Amino acid sequence: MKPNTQLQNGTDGGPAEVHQTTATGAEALTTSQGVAISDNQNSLKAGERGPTLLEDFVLRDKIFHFDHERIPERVVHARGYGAHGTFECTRDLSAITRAAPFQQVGKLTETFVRFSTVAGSKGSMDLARDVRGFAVKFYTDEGNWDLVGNNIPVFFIQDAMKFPDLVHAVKPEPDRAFPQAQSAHDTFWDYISLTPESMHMVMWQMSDRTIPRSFRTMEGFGVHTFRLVNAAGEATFVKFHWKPRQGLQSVLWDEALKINGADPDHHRRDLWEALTTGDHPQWDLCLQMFDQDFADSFDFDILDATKIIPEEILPAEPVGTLTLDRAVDNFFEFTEQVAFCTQHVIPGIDFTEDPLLQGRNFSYLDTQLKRLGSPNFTQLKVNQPRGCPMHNFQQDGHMRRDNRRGRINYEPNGFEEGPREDPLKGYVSYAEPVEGTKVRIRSDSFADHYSQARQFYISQTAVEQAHLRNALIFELGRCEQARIRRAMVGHLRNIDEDLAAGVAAGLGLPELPPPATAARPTRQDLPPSDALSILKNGPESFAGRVMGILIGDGFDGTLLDRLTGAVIEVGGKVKLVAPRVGGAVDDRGDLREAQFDIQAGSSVLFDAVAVLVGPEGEAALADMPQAQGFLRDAFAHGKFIGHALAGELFRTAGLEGRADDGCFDLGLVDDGETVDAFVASCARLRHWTRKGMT
Ligand code: HDE
Repeated sequence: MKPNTQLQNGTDGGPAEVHQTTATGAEALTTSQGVAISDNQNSLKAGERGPTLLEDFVLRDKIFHFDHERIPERVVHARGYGAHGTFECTRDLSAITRAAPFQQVGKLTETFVRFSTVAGSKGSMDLARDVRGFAVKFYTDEGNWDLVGNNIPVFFIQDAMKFPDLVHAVKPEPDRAFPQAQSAHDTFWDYISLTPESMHMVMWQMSDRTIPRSFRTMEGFGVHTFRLVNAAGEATFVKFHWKPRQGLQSVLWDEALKINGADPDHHRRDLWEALTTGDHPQWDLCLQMFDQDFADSFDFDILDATKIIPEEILPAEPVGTLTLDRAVDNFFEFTEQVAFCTQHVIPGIDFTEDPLLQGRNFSYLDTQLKRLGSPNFTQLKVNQPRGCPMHNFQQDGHMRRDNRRGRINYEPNGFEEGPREDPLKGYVSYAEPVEGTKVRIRSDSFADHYSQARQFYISQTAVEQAHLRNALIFELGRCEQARIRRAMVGHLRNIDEDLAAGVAAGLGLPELPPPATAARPTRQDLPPSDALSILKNGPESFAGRVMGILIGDGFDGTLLDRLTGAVIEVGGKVKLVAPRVGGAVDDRGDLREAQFDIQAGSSVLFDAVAVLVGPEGEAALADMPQAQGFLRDAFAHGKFIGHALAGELFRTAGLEGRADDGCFDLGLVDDGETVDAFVASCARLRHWTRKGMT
């Protein structure tokens, strides 16, 4: 069939827009030269069964482009997921900074956020035990500002010089190319055991912070100390914190392992579902602001990225709210091509001399050139400033899209054409006096490696301390070389003797190794800080969480509706799991469709579970190993469990007589009170007092 072609005139010498339609009115499929394709299924051959002809430009155009679809993945943070959002200023900071987003309460700034893991490659699983990236691009009306942070407020190293070694050590070992997305191997722990400055970060890394339940339930941190600069050129030090309104939440290690099998895309799916169902996650941007005198009051250095300022000493004050409100409609165009750079700052935001930050300021621009292939990455839609256009005399290069028109491509020029520098509005670096002798040296003020590691550990609840200890036992247990395990326990002795003894026992070390040599003795007087614990900063309700309800034939339909209503009422979601995805039949004979069949709907995917079954389905469900696993795992992971007529399943799952006060018999009374009590309990997320939970 001959395509129907309409031609429209282009403007400004740009490409003419061509709309080609097929006889049915659909848009015509074309080659990249705009030639309509008559057959997209068969290559051009000499004879029906003959060789394919080189002349087949349709085939070559298609395959040529396909062959070049991949760009280099990020060296670190390769696996990530992005979303669009809006930042709303809630506190006028104009006296402290001239940064555009903070000039007026209510001011809105568009943002793009990318969450990521660090060590794994693009296709690795979401629930790796790993630090998470939390990178935010603000499209302000004075240019783009990138706050490229992590979900942990400190870092492994103090100087950028060490970064390539750290990353080499954690990545798959170069001879065998494994393990993928894991720090649990010799080269990582060998490096760490030789790097005392990593110990504070290691405490965070071994805590449940590195196995978040969702991107939505983790904090973000700018890590370094930055500067805010006001119109008068006065500077204030600042540390950036993102606090999730959803509350903090992590999974258990056993859950993480199982989620990676059941749904390796758990985090990106979770964010996608939240965004596409209108459940928009929010974070408050909170600032710790201080001056030089305050900085001097510490015995650590505020330029040292392995240190925090406890919030009990200096509160993190809310100044704005980030709402993620739109999923990307093309992953590559936005999430893959977004180029975050720490040196993307705007007037009012400035750097400090943190040697890690200074090195990052080189690395990010450099890496974008490699990854995106051209200095014109700034012209990609996701990277273009939005609040203000770019005006400069840069030109040409690979894939340049919009060179300036006209004769003048330089400045100054006497033709009075083109943009000019602006000493008033333009970026002015903070006028910091700098003087010194050229040296390669680590300042003595960076030498205390253990005190804050200890402070982090003693700030955790007993449950969290146990998780941290077990994580160390797991990770060090994966090291083949006993010397590495011993060296690490030597460091732990400088942090907390009980922790060291517990890890040593878990590893089966015959005797405690001597403590590692410490440049500074560990301070024993730093008080615990509640802000450092996940469990002390959990959610207030079940909002944003998911209840998985396993239904078996004959279940009480009214009860299901009541339970679903109660979960939705508090802002949660319900997903149904049934022996077949087609669903199960309730006591009124209605078929209720499920989102998962029991093979796919493992209970590790949910925050709380219920099992509702009727006399017709009870025996069949109890006989299914997957249903037994569903209940057994939910119980072992401390989840709140609602149940009706599931006694037989409790028995076959090996849980007979073990139902505790975290288990709610929803079939007992028909008044809805038990349902409400169950859903209210679910806000606590786990029944920590269940036997075996600590
Ligand atoms: Fe990065 N880091 N980093 N990093 N980083 C990259 O840039 C680097 C560091 C962080 O979603 C790379 O575009 C050096 C700290 C995030 O696209 C690269 C040093 C923090 C992301 C790079 C650090 C981060 C990156 C790789 C030590 C928390 C992902 C791909 C001096 C504050 C951004 C890329 C996204 C990505 C270098 C340390 C966070 C190679 C040299 C500390 C969230 O440029």
